[in-house]
Amino acid sequence: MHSRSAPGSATATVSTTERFDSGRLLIQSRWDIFCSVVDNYGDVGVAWRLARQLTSEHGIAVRLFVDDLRALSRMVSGMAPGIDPAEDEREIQGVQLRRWAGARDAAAPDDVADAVIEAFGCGLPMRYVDAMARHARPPAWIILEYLSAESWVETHHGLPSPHPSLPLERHFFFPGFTPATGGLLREHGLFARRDAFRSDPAARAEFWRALGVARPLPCATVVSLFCYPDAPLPPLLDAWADGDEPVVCVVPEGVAAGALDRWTEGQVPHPGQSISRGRLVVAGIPFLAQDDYDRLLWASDINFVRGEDSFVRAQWAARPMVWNTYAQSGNAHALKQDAFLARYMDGLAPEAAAALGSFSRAWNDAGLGIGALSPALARARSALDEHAQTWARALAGQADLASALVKFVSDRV
Ligand code: TRH
Repeated sequence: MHSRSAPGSATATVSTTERFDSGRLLIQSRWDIFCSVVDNYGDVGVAWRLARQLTSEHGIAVRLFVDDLRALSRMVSGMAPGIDPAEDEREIQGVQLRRWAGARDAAAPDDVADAVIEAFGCGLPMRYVDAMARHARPPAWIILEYLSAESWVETHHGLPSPHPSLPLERHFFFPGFTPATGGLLREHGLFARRDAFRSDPAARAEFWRALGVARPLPCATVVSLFCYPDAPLPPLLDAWADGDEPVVCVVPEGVAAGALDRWTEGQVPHPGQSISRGRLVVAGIPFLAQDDYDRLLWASDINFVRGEDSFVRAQWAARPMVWNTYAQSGNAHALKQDAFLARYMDGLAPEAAAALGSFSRAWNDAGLGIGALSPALARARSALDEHAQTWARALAGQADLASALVKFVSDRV
């Protein structure tokens, strides 16, 4: 409890879950999000994006529990000094950040929230789960799942699952591409911000200047590159270097470092530096804060993205994109890729669909012939560009994931 002055009233004592809006006292819902960093940036990238949106657009008081703050630190701060990974608690952009030690965390809190999001089935601390079970009205417990375009997602979205030993029920919440799923994370006003940036040459010039990238020639194709270490990058870089058109490939620090090291013979450009070979310029930039990464996608002509979150952001950028899937056992990623391409390419001209399909499959599968497939992808660019805009507009007709989640929880509480 703490004291706070309401506009036009005497000092009132309110709990931290209450706030004033236009003089009215509102009860603010409290949500906890638990996230465990498996590897890479995607899990915490999604959790952080969701936490920010629940806070800023839905007025929810969010605590985000993360077991490894290093990946988050890079995405929050980009070039600025990061979060100290040794810090256990702090507030950033309205989100209460907490470090936790995973499902066996004995020091986990037991002051449970109104809704609990278990990101990607990371497991909740036993102490916290016990406290949930002791509640007269246990909080909504949502397992936020990974994104897939496969059709089974529609029948699994929203399904309940009783806890094996406690009187608690969990619900599976699946992101997805159709109204029968939980949708995709998309902030309010995102398209307006994107379009304002794109139609402002001075803002774009300043963006490239701040990244240390010489303003790309108007005739050059600007490619942003974010892929897994085993993507067949060298033959693609060769093809761009030997191609007819100038290409500027912009690479955030650390991306494909091994492949770039081999291709450049140890001369990987540091942020702000570039290396030229034939028609290709490879420009190094810093690893960006999430919002700046969006701007990179908006400013580029083709976006190479990976995993889950950058993959979704590239769709909102509405530019041609090539997706590097996160490798899973049993070749599950190939099924995911095919399911997505089948949805994404619906309505795309056959030649452009063939170019994107062949290129994407080669990019994800040892890269056989990737260099030879590159010119067809370049020729399909204007068709892909138009299609990307149609796709983004259609997808934005569906509720965004944060709003869908808020509704899902309020329907159940
Ligand atoms: O990092 P990823 O490969 O994450 C993956 C996937 O999420 C996968 O499904 C999951 O199982 C695995 O992690 C553990 O790719 P993803 O999902 O695109 O996440 C990258 C995040 O990093 C995204 O939020 C965008 C952000 N990012 C920046 O903020 N700045 C940058 O400069 C770059 C390159 C990325």
